Amino acid sequence: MKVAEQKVRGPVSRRVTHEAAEAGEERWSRDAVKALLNLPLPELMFRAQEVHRANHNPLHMELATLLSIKTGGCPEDCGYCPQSVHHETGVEATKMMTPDMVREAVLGAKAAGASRFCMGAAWRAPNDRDIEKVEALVRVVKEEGLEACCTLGMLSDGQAQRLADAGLDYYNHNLDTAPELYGDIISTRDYQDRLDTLDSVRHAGVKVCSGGIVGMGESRDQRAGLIAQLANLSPYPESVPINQLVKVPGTPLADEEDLDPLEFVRTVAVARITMPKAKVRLSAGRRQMDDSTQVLCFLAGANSIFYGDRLLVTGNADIEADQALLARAGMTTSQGHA
Ligand code: SAM
Ligand code: DTB
Ligand code: SF4
Repeated sequence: MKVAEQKVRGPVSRRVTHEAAEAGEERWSRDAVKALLNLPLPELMFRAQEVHRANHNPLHMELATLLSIKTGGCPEDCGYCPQSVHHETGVEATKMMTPDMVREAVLGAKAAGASRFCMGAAWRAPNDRDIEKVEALVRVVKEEGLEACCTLGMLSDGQAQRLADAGLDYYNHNLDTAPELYGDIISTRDYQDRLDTLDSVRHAGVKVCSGGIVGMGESRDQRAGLIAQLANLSPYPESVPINQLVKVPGTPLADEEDLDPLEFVRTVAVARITMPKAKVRLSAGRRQMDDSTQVLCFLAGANSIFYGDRLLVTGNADIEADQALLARAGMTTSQGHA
C-alpha cells in the first residue's frame, strides 16, 4: 500500500497494550517507522509532502491556544515538567481558575485568531468535584465558539463521559516517549495507565490528542518507538502534538543536550506519513527554535501550532512573530491570510 493511501481503519479496541504492538498486531512496526526516519532528508520530505497534500490544505495552519487553569503542585515526578512538586523550579501552585477568568482568556485567544482552546491542569488525575468545575469551563469555551480541549491527567470512563457530555471536543494525554524509556522519565505512573486513559477518552466519543516530547536523550530508534505506538492506536489520534523538550532549570532534564533540529523535523515528517489525517502540532519548544526550522516543520506536514504568549508555565513564541512568520511563508489560518 502506498503511504499516502494509509487510512484509519479497524474497530476501536477496548484495551490497547504496548505488548500488542510488539506481538505484531500493528499497522506500523517500529522497524518500518525507523526506516522512514533513516531516509535521506530530501526523500523523507517528499514522502511527507505527498501525504500532507493528499490529506490537507498545505497552506493552512491551525492556531491552538493553551491556558493553565490549575498550575503547579503536581504529585507526579515527570522529569521534564516544571509543575512537579519533586523539582525546585520556582513555580507557585495556584487554585483552579474561575469561569470568568477562563472566559477572558478565551475571548483574547479568539480575538487573536485561535480556533482551538486547550485547558491544562497540573493533576495526576482529577477528582469528581474537579471534573464538575471543568465541565463549566468547557461550556464557556463552547459558548464562545472555539473547539475545546483539556489535559487534566488520568481519567476514568465516567469522567471522560461527563466531559464529553459537557461538549469537550479533544482530550490531550501524551504517550511522551517510547515504552522502554518511559520509566527513566516518570516513576509515578506507567505507560499502560496512559493507554488506558486514551481508551476511556476514545470510548466516550471525545477526539484523542496524543503525542510526545523529542529531545529527552532518546535515540532515533526510541523516537520510532514513540511514533509507532501513536500510529498503531486504533484509530490513531486525531491530533498529535510533537513537543521539543523545554529545558526548565530545576528539572532533572534541565541540562539535556540539544538535539539536532533536523532530527526534530524528521520526527514531524514521520508523524505526518504514519498518521495522514491527523493534525500534527508543532508544540512546545518553538520559542527556542529558529524560523527556518519551524518552516521546515511546516513543509514536513505540521499543520497546527500552539499560539499565544504562554504555553502552560513557560513562554511561547510571540503572537506578532508568529503572524509575521506565517505571512512570510504565505500561509493561512482560519481567519484567512496571516
Ligand atoms: N498533568 C497532565 C498530564 O501530565 O497529563 C496535563 C498537563 S502536562 C503539563 C501535558 C504535557 O505537557 C505532558 O504530557 C508533556 O508532554 C508536556 N510537557 C510538560 N512539560 C514539558 C516540557 N518541559 N517540554 C515539553 N513538553 C512538556
Ligand atoms: C502538549 O503536548 N504540550 C502542551 C500541552 N500538550 C498541554 C504543554 C507544553 C508544556 C511546556 C512547558 C510548560 O510551559 O509547562
Ligand atoms: Fe504533573 Fe502533568 Fe507535569 Fe507530569 S506533566 S508533573 S502529571 S503536570
